[in-house]
Amino acid sequence: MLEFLLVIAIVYIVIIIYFHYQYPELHWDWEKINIQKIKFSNSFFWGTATASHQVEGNCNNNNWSVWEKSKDEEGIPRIKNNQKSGLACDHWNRYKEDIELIKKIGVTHYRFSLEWSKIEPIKGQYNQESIDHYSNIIDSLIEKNITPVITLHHFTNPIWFDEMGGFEKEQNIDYFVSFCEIVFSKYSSRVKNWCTINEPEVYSVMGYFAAIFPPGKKQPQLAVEVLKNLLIAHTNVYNSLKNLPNGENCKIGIVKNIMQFDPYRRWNLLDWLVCRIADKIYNGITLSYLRNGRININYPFFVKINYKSDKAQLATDFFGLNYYSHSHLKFKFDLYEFFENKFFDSDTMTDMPYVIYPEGLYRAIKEVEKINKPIIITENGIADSKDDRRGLFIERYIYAMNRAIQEGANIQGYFYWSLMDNFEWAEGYDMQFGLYEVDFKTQKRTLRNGSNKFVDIVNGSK
Ligand code: GCO
Repeated sequence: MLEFLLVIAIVYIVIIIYFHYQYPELHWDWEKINIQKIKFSNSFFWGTATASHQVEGNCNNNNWSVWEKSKDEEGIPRIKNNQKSGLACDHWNRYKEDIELIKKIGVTHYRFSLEWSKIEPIKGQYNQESIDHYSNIIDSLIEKNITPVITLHHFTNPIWFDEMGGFEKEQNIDYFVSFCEIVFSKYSSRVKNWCTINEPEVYSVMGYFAAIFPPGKKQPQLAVEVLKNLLIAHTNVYNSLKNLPNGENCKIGIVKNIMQFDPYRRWNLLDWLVCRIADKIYNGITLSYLRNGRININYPFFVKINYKSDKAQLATDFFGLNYYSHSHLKFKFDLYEFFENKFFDSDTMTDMPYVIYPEGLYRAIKEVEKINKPIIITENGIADSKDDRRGLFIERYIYAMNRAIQEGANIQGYFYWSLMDNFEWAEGYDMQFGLYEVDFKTQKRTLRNGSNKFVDIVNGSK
């Protein structure tokens, strides 16, 4: 019996040691780092990003507008304090003024999304006014020498699409592809950079596992099916746009959020186990799909999916990387939510439940490099209403990115999230990610003090 226990103990220790070295949690000594020592090549570009539902206002015909009015099973509103996106930043009407704000901080690129529900409010019927609207934004940007970068899908679906089952059904993907073909044919002579789907893993995990985003389901198996369908949608959009006029001259890529899952207790095998599972689903599925077209997951009583596409492999011109933070997971005895997010006293928090962890951006770049495609940082930023951590965040994350570049990473540009405060999904307006602070009563925009760090780096690096 004693020998048996001894063997178990040794096996346990060996596995822990293996994980410990295989998945190190990187930490730098910031006291010893000289942040001033960063340099970017002339071809490196700087930008800022937004998404339609978060900034435009009057997005009344999509899944989020329905979600914002609904309540959960206990009667609690879906959005914090029952907030609604409403007029948001009124960017729909104020885009000219906002383009001036982009210009003022010295960046050269603007990433924004098209609101599918405004362009195709009824299945198969396209709204000319909306098509013209985005066309005018593109012209105004180009006039100011700002390169437009379009996101085709940033979390929102038209209501009609959701009523048909949205991305739960593989056969619905064609509707999205048709929409993409229409807008691409309108804008691709002027817009050369296209993002297909924004954060497919966030859309599926938040909508179908955590139930914090629409449609608020708690069905892990469906979550991975939806993720698979979004990845297929990316590939189909990529292939179909490449075959349209201008397709070959455009860069078309997917945007993925990377979040590392590190164990709360590095000596606890159960913490390691939940981290490996979370990583495989959240990051692994997409990375493996892009690498070799395969999705293979089999966690008994949880999720099972085996899929192989022969069109997926490397069907992306760039990898759009969104990075915010990592998570420390602790195993929990619960059949559904078998882990919890934990924090250490030493963590420097943002206003979101994210710690400031610039080393994570460096780690994410190292991971994504394996896809062997140019990388664009399509989002990175901090919610910081007091504006007392923004400057530090900016200089450290940009330092981390630069360190990866010095070591050979092919990163072409960086977009700060976000140009201005906006509707932060389930958090409503409480989270303030903006370089510009927005007073939502007057719609006045004011550059935050902490944002000057970004402005300095952008202008100093040219
Ligand atoms: C996302 C989205 C953005 C968010 C941003 C801050 O990552 O969820 O792309 O729409 O607003 O990430 O959380």
